[in-house]
Amino acid sequence: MSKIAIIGAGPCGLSMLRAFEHLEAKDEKIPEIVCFDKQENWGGLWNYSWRTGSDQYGDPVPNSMYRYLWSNGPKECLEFADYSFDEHFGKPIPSFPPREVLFDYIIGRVNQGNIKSKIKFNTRVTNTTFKNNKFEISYQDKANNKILKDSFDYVVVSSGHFSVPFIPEYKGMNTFPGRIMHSHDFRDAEEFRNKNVIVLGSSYSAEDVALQCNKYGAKSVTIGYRNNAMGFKWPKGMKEVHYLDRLEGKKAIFKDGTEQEADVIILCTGYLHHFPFLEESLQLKTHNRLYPPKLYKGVVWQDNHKLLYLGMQDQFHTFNMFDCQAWYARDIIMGKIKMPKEDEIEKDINKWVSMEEKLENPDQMIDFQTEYTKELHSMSDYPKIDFELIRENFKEWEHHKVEDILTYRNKSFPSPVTGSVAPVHHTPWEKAMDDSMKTFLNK
Ligand code: FAD
Ligand code: NA7
Repeated sequence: MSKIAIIGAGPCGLSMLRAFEHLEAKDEKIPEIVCFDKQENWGGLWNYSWRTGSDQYGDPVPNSMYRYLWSNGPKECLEFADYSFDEHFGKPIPSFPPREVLFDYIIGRVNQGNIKSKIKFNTRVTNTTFKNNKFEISYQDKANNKILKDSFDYVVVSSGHFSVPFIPEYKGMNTFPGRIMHSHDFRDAEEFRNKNVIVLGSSYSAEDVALQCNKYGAKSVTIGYRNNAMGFKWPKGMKEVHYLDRLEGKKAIFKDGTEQEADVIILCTGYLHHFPFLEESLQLKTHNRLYPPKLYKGVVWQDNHKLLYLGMQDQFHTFNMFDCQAWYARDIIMGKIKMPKEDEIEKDINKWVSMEEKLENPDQMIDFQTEYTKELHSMSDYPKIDFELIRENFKEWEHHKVEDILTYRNKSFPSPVTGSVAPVHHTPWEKAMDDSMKTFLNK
C-alpha cells in the first residue's frame, strides 16, 4: 500500500483528506495518509490567531487572517458540492458571512469521520527530498522540539501561499516616526481609530484593509497603488492616489504630488510562494497568478508526478476549486487517472499559461478560472455543482463592487448546490460591527 504525506491542514489539505474519505465510504482501500500542520488546529488561515511574528515555539506564524473579516466573495461561489451551507446551518444564511461562520462550515464537513486522526498538529515539515523513488520528510514535533523522519510515495503540498509577506522598501521608512507593518500582521482595525492610515497595494488586501480601517473609525485612509488603481467609489475619508514616492518625517509623498500626514503605513503588497521545506528541485517558483507554470492541470509537478500541489493559483474560485483539484490528485494517486506523455503535458501547460497571459479584465479572469475548474471537475466524480451559476455569481459580484464598494456584501446569491437563494442579512455590512457567528446567525 502506498503512503502519502499532506503538508498543511487548511482548506486544501482538508479537501484532500475529504476526497479520500469519499473513497473509503465506498469501501475502497485507500493509502496510508499522514497530514502535517504546524498550527495547533485545522482550518489554515480560517483558524484565526491573535499571534503575529513567531509562535511560542519560535516558528513564524502562518496566519494572515484578521478580526472582522467578512467573506470577500459570495459564499455561493465557494460552496462544497458534497456539503451545502443549508445542510450545515440547517437553513439558508446570507451570502457574505464573517470568518467564524466560514470556519465553522469548513470544519463541519470534516468533523464527523476520522479525518482528524490523520493529522499531526503542531508539526512543521522542515525538509523534503526525493531519492530512490521515495520522498523523505523531516518534521519537527514543535512541542517536544524533536526532529523525526518518515518516507512517502506521494507528497501533496497544501501549505498555502498567503503566509510569507512580500515587503518592499520605500525611501524614508527608516526614519518614519509611526508604525510600518504588512497586512500579514494586521489583526484589528480598531487599533487605527482616529489615525491617518496609508495603505499600499491595489488588490484584495489593500481594498479590504482600507475599508476596515475606514469602517472602524480611522481619521483618513489613503491608498497608494503602483500600476492600476482599483478605482472604486471610495466612501468619505478615503482616497486612492498613485504610488508612494517617499516618506519625509510623518509626511507621505506620492508620485502624483499628493502629500498626506501619516501615523501608520500598511503594506498590502502581497505574499511569496515560499517552500523552504522542499528541496530545490521540487519547489514551485511563481508569483501570484491564475496559472502557475510547471503544474499539469494546475496540480501535478511537471518534473515529478508524485508531487502534487493544491491551491497555488491566484484565487477567484476557492473551496470547490480546491476540492476539484483534490479529487483529481486523489485519482492520480490511486492510478485511476493516467498521466499523459511529457510532450502532451508540456503542450497542455503552455496552452493554459499562454491563455492566462492574454487576460485583460476581471470578467475574463473569472471565465478562465471557471473553465479550468470545470475541466478538472469533469475528470473525477466530484459531485454535481453548477459552475455556470458560479460564473454568473462572480460576474454579478464584480459588478456590484463597481456599483458600490460599501454595499456589495449586502447582496444575495443563489446556491449552485441546493438552488436556495440567500436571505438578506439583518444588518448592512457597513453598520455591522460585531462579526460573531452568534450575532450573524441569530439576531
Ligand atoms: P492556508 O489556509 O494558508 O492553509 C495552509 C496550512 O498549511 C496552514 O494551516 C499552515 O499552518 C500549514 N503549513 C504551512 N507550512 C507548513 C509546514 N512547513 N509544515 C506543516 N504545516 C504547514 N478566500 C475566500 O474564498 N474568501 C475570502 O474571503 C478569503 N479571504 C482571505 C483573506 C486573507 C487575509 C487571506 C490571506 C486569504 C483569503 N482567502 C479567501 C484565500 C485563502 O487563500 C483561501 O480561502 C484558503 O485559506 C487557502 O487554503 P490553503 O489550504 O491553500 O492555505
Ligand atoms: P495580491 O492579490 O497578490 O496583490 C498584491 C498587491 O501588492 C498588488 O496590488 C500589487 O500591485 C501590490 N504590490 C506589490 N509590490 C508592490 C510595491 N512595491 N508597491 C506597491 N504595491 C505593490 O495579494 P493580496 O494580499 O492583496 O491578496 C491575497 C489574498 O488575500 C487574496 O486571495 C484575498 O482573498 C485575500 P501591482 O498590481 O503589481 O501593481
